Amino acid sequence: MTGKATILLVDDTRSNIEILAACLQHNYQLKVAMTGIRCLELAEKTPIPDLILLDVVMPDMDGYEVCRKLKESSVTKDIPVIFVTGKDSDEDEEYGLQLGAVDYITKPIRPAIVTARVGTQVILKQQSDALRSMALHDQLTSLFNRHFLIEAATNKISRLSRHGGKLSIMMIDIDHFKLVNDQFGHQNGDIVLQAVADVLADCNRKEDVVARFGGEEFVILLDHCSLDDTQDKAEQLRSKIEQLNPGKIHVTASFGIAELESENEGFEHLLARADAAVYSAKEKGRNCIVK
Ligand code: GH3
Ligand code: MG
Ligand code: MG
Ligand code: MG
Repeated sequence: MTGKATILLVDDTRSNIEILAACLQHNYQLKVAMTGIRCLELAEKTPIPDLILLDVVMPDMDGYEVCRKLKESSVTKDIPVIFVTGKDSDEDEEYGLQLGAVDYITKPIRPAIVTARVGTQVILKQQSDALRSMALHDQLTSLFNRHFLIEAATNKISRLSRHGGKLSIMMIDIDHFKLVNDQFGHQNGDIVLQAVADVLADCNRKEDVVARFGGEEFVILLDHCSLDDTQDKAEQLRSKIEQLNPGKIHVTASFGIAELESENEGFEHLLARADAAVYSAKEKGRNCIVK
């Protein structure tokens, strides 16, 4: 993570917010909510908080209910929650922890204790974010990896089956890449892979997923994109790659594109069609697009 971690403070009493802010404002970026509903709104807005300090007794929705709702949503379920509350019985504490809170701090607020416990949870959150990011990205190119691609595609297809819409896929395979390695060495091969990956990453919309699928194969998932639009985009990319000349190495790629036929098609089948199209592009002489 770059910059300060973001902490959402939730309490219906202004003086409590002020005490918490005084402990934390130097080291963290703070967001403040004075109701449970407002907490749920702010928890989903970027920057998504790295930690939530949550009061229990609040008039509109109590902290336990807020925590339950946070844990139900895919956007907020991984945000750690620390209860900060006057409810100091063992039963309350046990209940809060069972709801998934990572810690339970009782009032009156002791600034040094809050600061120390918050520090521990922020470090744990940063470590778990870093691990997740590593698990989903390709190290050489920083693109998403195959694992993330399959997860994202499965989610997109299931959303499509509920709301409708289009989904297209582009598979890109570098031409004669084995020869690049043989002629210029594996390290220069890696430089070519990074340069091609940068072109693919730069040319895409935020909602698209660009992934390194295997050695010299890439896949782009294009949300709400027809096959014709995908073809136009593939043509732009094909031309950019051809003009790249990374390290004075001439490089081209073959493209296979396909559009999801129906929500029932399944990602594996869509992928297989794109793969077959890449194969045809190679047969046709490479550096071209087949649908
Ligand atoms: P085609 O045009 O038919 O796709 O031929 P190709 O040579 O690109 O295809 P092939 O599948 O025969 O070779 C792919 C090569 O990609 C072989 C492998 O050594 C190389 N490769 C795979 N991963 C990496 C990598 O991470 N770095 C480098 N430098 N090379 C890699
Ligand atoms: Mg309260
Ligand atoms: Mg290949
Ligand atoms: Mg190849």
